[in-house]
Amino acid sequence: MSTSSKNKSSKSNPAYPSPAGGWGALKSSAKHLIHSENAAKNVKALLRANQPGGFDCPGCAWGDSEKAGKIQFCENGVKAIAWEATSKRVDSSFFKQYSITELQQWDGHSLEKSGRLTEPMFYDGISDHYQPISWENAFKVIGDSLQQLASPNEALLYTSGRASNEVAYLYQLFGRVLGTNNFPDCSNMCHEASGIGMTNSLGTGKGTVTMDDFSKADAIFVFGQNPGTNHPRMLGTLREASKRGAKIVSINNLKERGLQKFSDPQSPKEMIFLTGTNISQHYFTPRLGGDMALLRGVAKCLFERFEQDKSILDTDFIQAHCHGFEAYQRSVASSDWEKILYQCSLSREEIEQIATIYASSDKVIFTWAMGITQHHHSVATVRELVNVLMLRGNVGKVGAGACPVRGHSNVQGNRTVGINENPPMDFLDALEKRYAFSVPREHGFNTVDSIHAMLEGKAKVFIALGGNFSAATPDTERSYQALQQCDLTVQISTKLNRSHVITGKRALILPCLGRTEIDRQTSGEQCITVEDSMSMVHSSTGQNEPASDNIRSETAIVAAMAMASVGDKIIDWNKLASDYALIRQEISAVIPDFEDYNARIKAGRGFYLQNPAAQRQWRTPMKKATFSDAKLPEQLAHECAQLLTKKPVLTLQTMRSHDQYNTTIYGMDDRYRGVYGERNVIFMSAEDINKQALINGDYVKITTISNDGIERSVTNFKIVEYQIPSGCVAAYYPETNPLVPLESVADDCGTPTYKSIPVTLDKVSP
Ligand SMILES: Nc1nc2c(c(=O)[nH]1)N[C@H]1C(S)=C(S)[C@@H](COP(=O)(O)OP(=O)(O)OC[C@H]3O[C@@H](n4cnc5c(=O)[nH]c(N)nc54)[C@H](O)[C@@H]3O)O[C@H]1N2
Ligand SMILES: Nc1nc2c(c(=O)[nH]1)N[C@H]1C(S)=C(S)[C@@H](COP(=O)(O)OP(=O)(O)OC[C@H]3O[C@@H](n4cnc5c(=O)[nH]c(N)nc54)[C@H](O)[C@@H]3O)O[C@H]1N2
Ligand SMILES: [Mo]
Repeated sequence: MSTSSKNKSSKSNPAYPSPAGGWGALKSSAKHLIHSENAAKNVKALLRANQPGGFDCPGCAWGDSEKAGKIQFCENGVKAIAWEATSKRVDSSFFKQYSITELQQWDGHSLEKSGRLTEPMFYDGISDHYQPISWENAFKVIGDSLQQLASPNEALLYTSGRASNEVAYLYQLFGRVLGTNNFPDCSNMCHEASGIGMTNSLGTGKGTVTMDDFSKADAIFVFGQNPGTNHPRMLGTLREASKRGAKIVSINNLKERGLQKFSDPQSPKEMIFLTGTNISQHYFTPRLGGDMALLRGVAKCLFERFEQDKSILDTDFIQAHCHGFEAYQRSVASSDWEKILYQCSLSREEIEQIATIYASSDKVIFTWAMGITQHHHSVATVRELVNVLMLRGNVGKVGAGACPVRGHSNVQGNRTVGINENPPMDFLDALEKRYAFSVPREHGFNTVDSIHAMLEGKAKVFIALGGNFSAATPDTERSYQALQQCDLTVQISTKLNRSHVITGKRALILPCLGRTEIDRQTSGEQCITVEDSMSMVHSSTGQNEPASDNIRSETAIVAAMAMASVGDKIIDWNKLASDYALIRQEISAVIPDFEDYNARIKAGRGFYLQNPAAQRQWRTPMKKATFSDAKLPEQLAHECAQLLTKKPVLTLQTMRSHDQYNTTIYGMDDRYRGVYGERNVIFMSAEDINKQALINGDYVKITTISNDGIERSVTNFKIVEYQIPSGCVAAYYPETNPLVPLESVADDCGTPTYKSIPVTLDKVSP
């Protein structure tokens, strides 16, 4: 079942009749501010969000608008800020009151809602309670544990993408002086496929567009992304594009409200008259994992039309800049329509329509997120997106290009400064040139490899710079087991989460400052820097007083861990942590494009890191933009799984509700999808509900189909009838992470296939 809609039909959405944004967003923002019990402080903080001299919103990685003075926060940024700036505290009396066993019974929302962590805590493996520990002793535990390892490769240094450039640089330096490249990070579960696919095609792993390109594009295609929830400030950009007549095309198996209609809370007219702007003029709903087939179909149309009209392809660009065109053309020719239409479950007419919109627009941007990257064939799909862009010269052209919209606010910057388990050789060479130690060259473990390594006893100390590893990773039970087998787990965090109560044999909680807080070091107040999805690097200065006198900055914590583990013979950690400008000097010396780093971040909105592909310089082996000639997948996930069971197999995607930030659950509502007060729901089409003799509101057990003999299921999920292609179902993450097999990862990049899990359903009584 596929649908395409023009303006009119997108006006009403049964789940949420109003436009996204608007008064609904204001009401929700106010509610979250008030519940933080720190409303006045938070309103003051908000006005500094994403402003020069203020702090970078800890929410998403969307770029800032050029328009000075414009308010730069959204409803979900409000939630992120209010959540961090809560007045509630988790101190030693909290841990005295609740044992670890008790806390394990709490849900994720209740754990985090307890408040900010305020003092270092230690679980010694004997008592069932965390107990206070001095910072010095905590670092000694870490130093001793790391020194006792048989090999530095038994240590794992995880990073979540909120870490600043400064702390991330110091952290990777620490790991490499220690002797390992084991830097699993959230990116392994996120945009890894974009980085790998784009590097193979274009010689850069980053998006090729800037905010300016969005104001010049003739068409913007949004693939597998829900900006109304996850990048709300992007809706402002899309709204402006739509108003000036650019075509917005959404490709998503769900009719997401934000992609249909948006009322800008900053537009008095739209607020007063309760109107909004239509965002997507065209909306296509392919099957989960069907985007590669859809794009292949579009390419097929373009090649067919090229026979009559030579202007359909940008032959000048292809000739001058591209490699592998003929092989791609052959691969497209050998992809038959039957397979294309089956895999994307759109009609031939719909594909022709997409091709027409694409071919009639001069400057086109493709944006995408997790709907593209979390499938078996995600790298091939990213490369197919780039193939189709290249056919019409839409790379390195004003108003056109590829835009993987990043997740965490500094996940892109973390990679730039060296958080990478598989680092480029020239980066390692540069480190070796700068410092007096031999850098480890062996590849490290990514996130999924790390879980295997812990399970196999090959990794014994796990340190997390932020994030919530145990809840974000797949195969929950095995992830827990992996962490529990470690000798020591260390969490550097702002708030209590699952990963603090699923501990190694011993465990530490090291509480840190958040992005919104003032960071004072011996040289004075510090700023940090981050890089957004458009490669803009800018500074961020906290505004609020720290949550406690006994918490430290992430940078200070990493420096002290390094001191306790490897000493200061090679690097003077304390000196670097005393003044972050010194760390930026190191980054300038090691990483290209960061010349005059300290001076350049003083400019209003920071500086742009050059993107070679945007200049049509191709750092690929052939020194050309390279077409991929990958075949379509032989079978999609549900087809392989159907061979293993007689029950009808559905494909499950796991996604975010409107009231969550990854594993952080702010509340139980998903307003735009019409879900209130609950999260254990499964969205399902009327057709499938009928076929399985179920009714809307029934409860089901969801079971993964796999052939590894492990039973994976979650139960008591309520069916919510929804407009979703038949054969596809959707539910929230992280409640459904137990269903994702650890072995089920994307080809060539190891990202768990969070958006294509073959499942069956059984009715249960709740
Ligand atoms: N408020 C808030 N902001 C966030 C986050 C958050 O949790 N909350 N998380 C941050 C992070 S780390 C990330 S990575 C981003 C995530 O941003 P998104 O990628 O928008 O996150 P998801 O909720 O996983 O949504 C995936 C979208 O893709 C669609 N989709 C799923 N599978 C397919 C498919 O096969 N094909 C197509 N065409 N569409 C598909 C889904 O219907 C959904 O609309 O957001 C970041 N920003
Ligand atoms: N099923 C399923 N699983 C998924 C996904 C999916 O779509 N489906 N998406 C994947 C994606 S895209 C990602 S990026 C990962 C996310 O994985 P992670 O990045 O590991 O998880 P988060 O939930 O973002 O981490 C939240 C925790 O970070 C800590 N924190 C918050 N702010 C700070 C800070 O300023 N400093 C420090 N040190 N700690 C802080 C808090 O303690 C909070 O509890 O999850 C992945 N997992
Ligand atoms: Mo992400």
